[in-house]
Amino acid sequence: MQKSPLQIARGNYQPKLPVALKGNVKVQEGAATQSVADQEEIKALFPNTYGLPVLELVKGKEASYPAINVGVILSGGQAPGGHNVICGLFDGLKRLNKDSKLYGFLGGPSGLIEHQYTELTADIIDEYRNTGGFDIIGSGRTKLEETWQFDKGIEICKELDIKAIVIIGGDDSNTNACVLAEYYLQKQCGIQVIGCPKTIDGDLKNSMIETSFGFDTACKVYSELIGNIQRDANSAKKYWHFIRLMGRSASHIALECALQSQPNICLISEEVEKKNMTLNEIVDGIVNVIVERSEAGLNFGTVLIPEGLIEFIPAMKRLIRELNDLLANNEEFLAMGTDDEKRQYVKGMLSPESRELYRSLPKGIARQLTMDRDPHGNVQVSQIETEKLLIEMVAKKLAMLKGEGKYKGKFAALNHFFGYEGRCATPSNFDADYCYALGITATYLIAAGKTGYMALVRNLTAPAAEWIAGGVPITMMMNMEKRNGKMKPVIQKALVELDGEPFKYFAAHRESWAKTNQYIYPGPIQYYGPSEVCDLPTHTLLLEKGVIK
Ligand code: FBP
Repeated sequence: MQKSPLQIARGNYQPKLPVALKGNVKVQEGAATQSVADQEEIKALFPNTYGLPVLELVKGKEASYPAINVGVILSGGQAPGGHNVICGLFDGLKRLNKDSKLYGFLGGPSGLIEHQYTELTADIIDEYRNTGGFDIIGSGRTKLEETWQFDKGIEICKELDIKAIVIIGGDDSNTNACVLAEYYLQKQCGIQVIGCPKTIDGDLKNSMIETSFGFDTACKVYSELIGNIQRDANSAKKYWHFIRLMGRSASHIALECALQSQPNICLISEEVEKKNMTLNEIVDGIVNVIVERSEAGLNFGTVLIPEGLIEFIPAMKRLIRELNDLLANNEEFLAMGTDDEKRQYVKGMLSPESRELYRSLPKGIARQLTMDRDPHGNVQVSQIETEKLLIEMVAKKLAMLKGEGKYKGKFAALNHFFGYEGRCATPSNFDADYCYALGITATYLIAAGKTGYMALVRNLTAPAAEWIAGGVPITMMMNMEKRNGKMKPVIQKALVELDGEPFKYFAAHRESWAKTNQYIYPGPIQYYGPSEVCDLPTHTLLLEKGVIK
C-alpha cells in the first residue's frame, strides 16, 4: 500500500510511556470504592463488581506470566487513538509472554455475538501504529445488553481460549462492559472484561478519568479548520460562518474549539438549558452581535454551535420527547408516502404548544426531527442542520430590523458542519501516547486477574513520563438514570459544568471576542518539533487542572 511521508514517519513514532509502565510492573490496590450515587441500587445490581478498590500500576519485580488469549472490541463512533490502544494491548501481551494472542472482534460488539473475528498478528499491528480510524477491525453500535448475547460471547471465548475481553467505547459501551463483567463472574466462566474510555465528545470523564481519548485530536482538527475560516472571514470581510460541531448532547467540543480559536460567538447548550432560553432568544443574542459588529464596519464573523443545541432548548426538548413517543415503532407513520402526509399526521398528534413550534420550523428541519431514531430511540442530532435553522431565523430578524432602520449592515452567511473530518484524524502525540499507555495498562489489569475495571491514565497535564496508570472499578462511576422509560444503572455522562474553569474562562472573555477580532489561528496538528507545540493537551484539561488560569 502506498503511504505519504508523514504516514511512514508516524509508523515509526514510539509513543512516550509513563515511567511506571516502562519496566516490571505490579498492581497496587487502593481503598474500596462506592458508586457516585444510588449506592444501594448499584450494589444490588453488581454484587460481584461493586466496591472494588482503585488500582495503581507501580514499578514491580521481574515476574513470569502464563500465555493468555485476549479479545478486543471497538464500540461506537470512531475516535483518534483507538488503533494505539490495540497496539499497546498487543505489545503489552507480548511483553508478558510472547505466546499470548490478541483477537479482534470485527465490526464492533456484533463481532462477539456473531463470532466474527481475526487474530491480530505483528504484521497487522505494525500497519496501524499511530494511525487514525478504527479500520483495523471496524466498529459498530450494537448494544451488548442481553444475556443471550453474553452467552454467545462465552461460546466464542471458549473456542478461542480467550480469558479477557477489552471493550473500547464510550459511557454506554463501558456500562455494558461492566454488566458483562458481572454476568461472567456470576457464571464463573473465567472471562475478564476491561473497558477503555473512548469518545471524541469528551463526555466520559469524572474524578478518575480526566478525559476520553480522541477528544484532543478531534478538537485540534476542528480548531484548525475554524482558525482557517476565521482568517478567510477576516480577509474577505463578507461572510458570517455558522459552524456546527459534533459532540452529541455535551458542548465540550464547541467549548474547547472556542478556547482554542476565540470565535465571535459560541453557543453552549448547557447554558441555554440553565437559562431556560427559547430559540428566539438565542437568535436575538446572535443578531445583537451581528448588528453591533456591523456598526463597527465588521460584516463578518464566526458562530460555533454544538450539535446537541436543539435538544437543550426546553420547548424543543418537549417537542422532541413527544416525537420520540409518537414515532417509536409507529408503522402507520412509516407507511406514509410523502413528507406532506407525514407532516400533517404529526401536526395532528402533537400537544398545542409543540404543534405551534413544529409548525414554525422550516420544513427541512421539521422533517429532520422525524427521521430515523438511533438504537437508543433518540433523535440523531448529528443529522439536524441547526446551523441552517439559525441562519434562516437570523436573516429574517435582520431583514426586519433593516426595515425598521435599526440595521444597516450586510448579512451573507455560510454554513459548515465539522464532525467526520476529525474522528479519524492521525492521533496527536497526546492521543497517541495516552492510548498506547491505556492499552499497556489494560494488559496489566488483565494479568492481575482484574475484571469490571476501566483502564485509566491520569496526571495528563504533566509530561507523559509522569502520568499515573491504573484501573477504576466501573461501578464507581455509575448512577441510576431513566432510559427508555426504565431506571437503569449507567455511567454518569459529563456535561459542560457552568461553574467549571473552562466555561468560566470562556464566559469572562466572550464579550470582547464578540466585538473585536481576537481570532486565534491554531494551525494544523504538529507531530514533530518543540514539546510545547507538539504535546500540548486541550485547554479544557489545562484549565480544569489549574495549569492555565
Ligand atoms: P460516540 O458517542 O460513539 O463516541 O460517537 C461520537 C459521535 O461522533 C457523536 O459526536 C455524533 O453525534 C455521533 O457519533 C454520530 O454518529 P454516527 O457515527 O453513527 O454518524
